[in-house]
Amino acid sequence: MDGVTAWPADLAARYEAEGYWSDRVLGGVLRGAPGKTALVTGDDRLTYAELYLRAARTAAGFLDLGVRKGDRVVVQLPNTAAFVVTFLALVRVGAAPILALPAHRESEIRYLCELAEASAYVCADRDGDFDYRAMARTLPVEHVVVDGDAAEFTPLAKVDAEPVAEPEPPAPSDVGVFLLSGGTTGLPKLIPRTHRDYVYNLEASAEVCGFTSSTVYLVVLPAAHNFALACPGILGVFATGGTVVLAPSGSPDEAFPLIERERATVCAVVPPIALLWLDAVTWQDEDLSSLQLLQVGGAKFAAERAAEVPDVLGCQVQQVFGMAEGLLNYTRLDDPRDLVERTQGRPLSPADEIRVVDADGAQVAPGETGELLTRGPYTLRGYYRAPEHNARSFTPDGFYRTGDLVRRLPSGHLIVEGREKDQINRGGDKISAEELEGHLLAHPAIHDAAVVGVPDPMMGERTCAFLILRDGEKAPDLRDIKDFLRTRGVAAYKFPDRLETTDTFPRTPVGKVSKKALTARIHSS
Ligand code: J2J
Repeated sequence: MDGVTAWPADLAARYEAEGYWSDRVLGGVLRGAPGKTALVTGDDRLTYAELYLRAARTAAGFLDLGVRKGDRVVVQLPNTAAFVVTFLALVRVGAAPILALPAHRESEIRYLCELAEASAYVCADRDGDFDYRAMARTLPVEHVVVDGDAAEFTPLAKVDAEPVAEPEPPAPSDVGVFLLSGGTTGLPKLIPRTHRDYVYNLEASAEVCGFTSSTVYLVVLPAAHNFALACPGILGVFATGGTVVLAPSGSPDEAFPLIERERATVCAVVPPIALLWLDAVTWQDEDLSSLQLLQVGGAKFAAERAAEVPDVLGCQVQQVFGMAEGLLNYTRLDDPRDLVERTQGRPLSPADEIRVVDADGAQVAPGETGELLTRGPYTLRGYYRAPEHNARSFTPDGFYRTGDLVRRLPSGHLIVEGREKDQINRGGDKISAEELEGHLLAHPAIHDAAVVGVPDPMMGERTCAFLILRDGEKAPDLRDIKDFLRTRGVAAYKFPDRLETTDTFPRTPVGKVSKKALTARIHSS
């Protein structure tokens, strides 16, 4: 596929020879016993045999529709069976799903369709007040497929045909799926994940996390997110023959009854959900005794709160420091308590290469803080169709610059100490400061904008936009700004939580806006 950077031949040969890469592809991930429950959504239950058949029929339906191997298809579905079936069907055809979040809006979705020249867009009918079909009418794609009331488009239920012949399978080195990057630039980036690197990602994760056919995995994060999908996530469960239970959200009043009813054993959450659950047990009385493991990641989880999990929720806690770009760090199930509470885990794979470097790219002394660089058998070598950005995001020898500041312990465990990248991590949701600033600059009253994260006890960080107004303009309030961003089709999680107007921005010696100094203004006010 054009625009995709392959691993160099020597490393690829090594990953194959050492068994990290196999010839397994994502379409073959359903490995549970035919009669076993694979997927539970609401009151619906699908066995492995039923899910396999639905994926095969939907794959045949996509082929009939004209979706082909090598195509890109933007998929924007909430945590429903439709998401799982669509994903499995597309990877079976060898068309790569581009996994957008349900919260994305026209500015993000249009860009994804254009960048990837997507042949189709698969969406739900609505999300509350928002009508995906109205947005779909404006998108440059040949096919629109809708789960639910399809209006003039193709209903997903009709993407269904007799699977007469097996589709020609994709090569293990083909791109299986595109994930979205948290982003540090004006526009989001696409992460190509090959079948073999993603299969390794999910299988190795399932092993480290002790997944078996007895695992009952509750999905509360968006299924389209790497953590919930493949770390070990939905796909890791399917590969080991367990059961996936989809919840619409992590809210305790939805998640706790499902844990009780389905006897869920594992769940992956971001820190704000973990904090909510730690509190909610005091007012909710569901039986959570089936829970064995709570995976927490996406943003830093404080050691003190991690320490509370076993007593309060009655299960083990695992810290996960991952990224859609690849590298995953897990605390291990048999790690001493101290490492589980204080660190964000150690790399999944013996083949993960880690460097911790200073501003000049030189390795720091052991135990010192520096930027984390990495390469390995499941870490991307380049963003899709982004040569200029790639020149900055990778070292000449192919290490990905994560933008995360870490400290490495002698055991190999990493502690995340901060971030160098211009991004806000709002309880696990990533917001590119540059992207939001670009939208704010389009506002008629705004002369200049700088976006920073401000500490927040629940979310870790919230988003604050510093604004310099045009001469004579009245300061917009938060409501004006949110309305403005909504009309521009920006996902709501990117909206600022707070506005500050100012006359000047502090600058660094090279003349860039000093985000550090701006953040400090908040602390001192
Ligand atoms: C501090 N920062 C963290 C952690 C991620 C599993 C878990 C998370 C993600 C994810 C993921 C962190 N402590 N425990 O894909 O499979 C921040 C870092 C990182 C960025 C990646 C998975 N866990 N982070 O969060 O692509 O800054 O993936 O580089 O959304 O989140 O974000 P994302």
